Order: sequence, then C-alpha cells, then structure tokens
Amino acid sequence: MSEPGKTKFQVDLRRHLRETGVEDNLTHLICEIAEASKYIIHSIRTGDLGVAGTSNLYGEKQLALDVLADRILRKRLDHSGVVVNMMSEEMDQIIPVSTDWEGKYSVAFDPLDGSSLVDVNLAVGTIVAIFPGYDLLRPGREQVAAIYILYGPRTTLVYSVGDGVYEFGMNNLMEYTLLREHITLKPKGNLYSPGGLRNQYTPGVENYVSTLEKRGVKLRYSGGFVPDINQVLLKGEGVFLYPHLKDLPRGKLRLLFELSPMAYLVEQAGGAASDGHQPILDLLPTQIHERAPVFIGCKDDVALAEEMLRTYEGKKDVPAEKGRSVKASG
Ligand code: AFP
Repeated sequence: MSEPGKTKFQVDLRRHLRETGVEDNLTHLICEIAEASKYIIHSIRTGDLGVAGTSNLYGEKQLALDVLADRILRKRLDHSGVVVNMMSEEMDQIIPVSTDWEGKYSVAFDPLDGSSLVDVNLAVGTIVAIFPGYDLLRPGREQVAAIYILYGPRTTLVYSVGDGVYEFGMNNLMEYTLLREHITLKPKGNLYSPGGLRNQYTPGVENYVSTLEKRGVKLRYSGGFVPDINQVLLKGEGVFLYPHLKDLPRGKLRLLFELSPMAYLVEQAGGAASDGHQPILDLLPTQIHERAPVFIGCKDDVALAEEMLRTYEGKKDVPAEKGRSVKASG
C-alpha cells in the first residue's frame, strides 16, 4: 500500500505500478515512456515549429517536433534494456533493439500525434502500444499495455495493463501522480467526434451521423486523436469516428500505433472500437503502416454504426491496403 500519510492519489506512477503488481520489466518500460514525455513536453514548449526538411513514409513533411519526439522516445526505448523491437509513425521499418526477447517487449508508437496542431496551440499526444516478445504485426488484442500522454493545458498520462484504465497528472515536480482509476464509459453518449470530410461520407456513415445529430448529440472535434479520445474517456461518453471515405476507403488512422492502443484502452473502459464491421483489436495488420476506418467509444454508439453500415452498405470487407508488407524481425 502507499506510504502512511499519502493517499493513493498522491502516489507516483512507479509506486502505483508496483503496488498493483505490474511485472518489473513492464513497470520499467512504462516509466521510461513517462520519462521520455518530459523531454517531449520541453521540445513542444520551446522547440522549433519548423519543418525538419525530411518527409515520412507517406511523403508527409516531417515537422522538427515529430522528428525530435521520435528521437527522444527511440533513444529511451533503445537504452531501456527491456525492448526487442520498436516501430513508430516516423520510421519506415521495424527497428530491432535486442535479439533476446524472453520477458521483454516490443513497442509501436506515434511520438507526436497531431503535431501539425502545435503551431496553433492545440493539444497533441503520444500514443504507445506494448506487445510481449518480438512480434508487432499481430492483432491489437495481444497487447499487454497501452498508453497515451496528452500535452494539453495539463499534461496527463492514461494507461492500462488489462486491469482497468488509470489517469495520472504531471505535478509541478514533473512527477505523474494518480488522478483517476477504473475510468469507465456509459453505454451511450451525447457527443460525437466526426473525422474526414462530410461530402466523402458513404451512405451508411452519413445516415449514422444524421441519426446521432437527430438524437441531439453534440459535435466535439479538435483534429487531434489523443485529445478527442481523451474527451470521450474522461467524460465517460461519446463516439469518435474516422470512417472509410469515398476517397479514402481505409480511412486515415494507422492501425498499429494509433487505433490498436486506443481500442485497447477504450475496451478496458467498457467501450468498443470497430472498423465498421469487426473489432479493431481483432484486425491482423499485414503491414506496419496499415490504416483502418474506426468507430470508437460508447458500446451502443459503436454497435449503431455497425448496424447502419450493414443496413446501407451490406457486409463489405474493407479493401486491402496497397503497399509492401513488412516481416516482423525477431
Ligand atoms: P497529423 O498527425 O498529421 O496532425 O494528423 C492527426 C491525425 O492523425 C489524428 O490525430 C486526427 O484524429 C486526424 O489526423 C485528423 O485528421 P483530419 O485533419 O483529416 O481531420
């Protein structure tokens, strides 16, 4: 239990993980990611907002902050002593760290999701998926932990290791202390976060959004996946969608390091996450940068999306992602 005189809500992240019985190497890994976030915050607050003069696999110009955040996390994971392979949005292949994979983990991460929002001072975040052993190209259901760090008016860290969802806040000593435990979602919500251009919505998605609007559900959309999901989780209600679009049949968000970790957290909070037909966590990525459509949040709101798509579009599988598949190294 936490030391006398301290309530459980003053306990820092490492002590909390130990007291909840999280295995040592996983505790160390989660704490290393939390430590990395302190350097990422510094780079956001003071860093160069310019372009890094490079582009990622998608041909998107990499912002200096993207590259910096990626380097900070990569270095931390490299030296952690508990990582086998790692993969990020900024890398075009899986990076092997160690050939000894017993009792160690592989990590997929988006170092600074929504980075283009920093120069308009909107909230951004880091998203991390943690798998046991060496293989990263596997269904998200096999994760052992998922984390996001939200760099907003306050810096918060939300994680789960499969025993509920916990929120930590960074205090003035830059320590993470417990704010909320066992975060749960209601079955149905009153906010929705619709990504993608409305004029590119297919009939099923259009009818789904119209149904939500007729129900009086409020639109809340920041353009940042982490703050938008954080709002659904902490308000305990709502649904986020970045669906398949007429011009983007697989949607925009990446399965491995955006959707799988967020789906893990939302399912742990009693919600659901679907590609419109099946759970996100059951999807097997065939390549590291695979995208998928997503409907994520309150269980009943996600089920309604699946029902609308069945009704208006039939049971169509999402078209296969073009591009090379990458063998996991291990
Ligand atoms: P960036 O990382 O390129 O800013 O994109 C952010 C994001 O991947 C995700 O955080 C948002 O939910 C989504 O894109 C917003 O996409 P739109 O700008 O098309 O709404």
